[in-house]
Amino acid sequence: QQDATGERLRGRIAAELERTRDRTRLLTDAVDDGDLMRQHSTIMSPLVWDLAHVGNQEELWLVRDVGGRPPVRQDIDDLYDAFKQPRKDRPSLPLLRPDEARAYLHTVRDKVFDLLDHVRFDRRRLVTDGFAFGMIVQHEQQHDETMLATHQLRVGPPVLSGEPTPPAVVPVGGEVLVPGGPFTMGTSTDPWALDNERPGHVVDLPPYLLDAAPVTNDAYLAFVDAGGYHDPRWWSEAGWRHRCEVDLSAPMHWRRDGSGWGYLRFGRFSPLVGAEPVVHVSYYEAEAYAAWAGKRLPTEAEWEKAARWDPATGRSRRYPWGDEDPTVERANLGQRHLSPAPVGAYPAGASPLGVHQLVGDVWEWTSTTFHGYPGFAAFPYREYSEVFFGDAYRVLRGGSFGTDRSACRGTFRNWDLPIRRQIFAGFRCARDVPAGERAA
Ligand code: AVJ
Ligand code: FE
Repeated sequence: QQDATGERLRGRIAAELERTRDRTRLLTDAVDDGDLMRQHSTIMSPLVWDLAHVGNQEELWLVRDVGGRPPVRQDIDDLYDAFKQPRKDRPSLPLLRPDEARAYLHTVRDKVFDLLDHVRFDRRRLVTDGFAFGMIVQHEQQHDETMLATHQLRVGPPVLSGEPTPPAVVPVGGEVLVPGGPFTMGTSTDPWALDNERPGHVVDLPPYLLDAAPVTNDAYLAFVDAGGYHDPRWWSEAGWRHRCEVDLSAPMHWRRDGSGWGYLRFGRFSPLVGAEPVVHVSYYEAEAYAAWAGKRLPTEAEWEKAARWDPATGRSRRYPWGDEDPTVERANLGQRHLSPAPVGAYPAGASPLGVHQLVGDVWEWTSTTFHGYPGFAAFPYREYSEVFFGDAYRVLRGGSFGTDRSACRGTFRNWDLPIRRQIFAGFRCARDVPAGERAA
């Protein structure tokens, strides 16, 4: 019995490792060596740094820590330590060349497969339920999304392609009333949940209204056309200061051409699709839009209750649609499409209360700063989450079209600085229930 469970887990881990490596290869084989070594933006790494860093983390946690095997390349640990090497310095480091990096990843992966054949998934926390393997799969997928964002910043002819997004098949708009009351936020049981998603704890919320869909390009364009970028009334003090400092006037990658707006996506220009969620906006822009619309951004708890709470049972589930894994009918994930899909394209992914596209399409900014839940314990390393706790970062939820299904669930927490907009981030708005409406 125990052996059968272990064998199933081994098979699942092997499949996830392979699937993830295929994506890493797709992103790094698409461009030539010069492009891999170049820095496309000072806030991003050269792609070849991400590539070798992924291998180095796999070596550190699986080969050395779980496997107890001798190091492959201890000499390069410092080069690929994100805390020792600021991004802007990474292109001038003596990095592994692309072919060396590929060979390194290959050597590490061979050892990991050998280890996977022999490892016992016993009670040690790092190996229970294959946690360390799951963590490494998610880590590589997170860097794949980062590399996808680097591709979006790179200039030159297009090298990536995606399938067309599905069309809107149901009308979705307005707000959903989420009833007040307690729900379980976070998890103590999801086997591959990372430290910042734990532990599960009860949060009691007053009733609130949440947009049934992310804010679309059409809606955001109305804010732009209304002069929203030029009116400090809608902006927080820090937001306005930033808006003026870098002269923001539209989402990143929007371009005006003769007849109207379009965007530049992975090297291709296309006219703005009004029904798609807006993407590449900073927290400050999201916050200003919400104020202009007479609303606010949801808190992280409000987002998660809408995404997980099942009114029929009172239980918190893994995803808006239930506990089953994401499918192509339920959510736009995994770089299958190179853009968000129009609002109304995923009725099968809606929550019981009728909130759509919470998972996939665009990361959603919340108003909550990044902190540990009550009872938080860093595991297995402080540098994954704990060192980022504080008021500098805002939490994003839900995952984007560039997020893999393994690195996204109703409890998953992402975070970034409020000025960042190279990530695939959009938002939806929330609102308190007006006093008069509460009685009903
Ligand atoms: C969770 C996306 C904020 O990319 O900075 C990758 C994930 N941590 N390597 C990041 C991560 C270490 C992290 N985010
Ligand atoms: Fe990393």
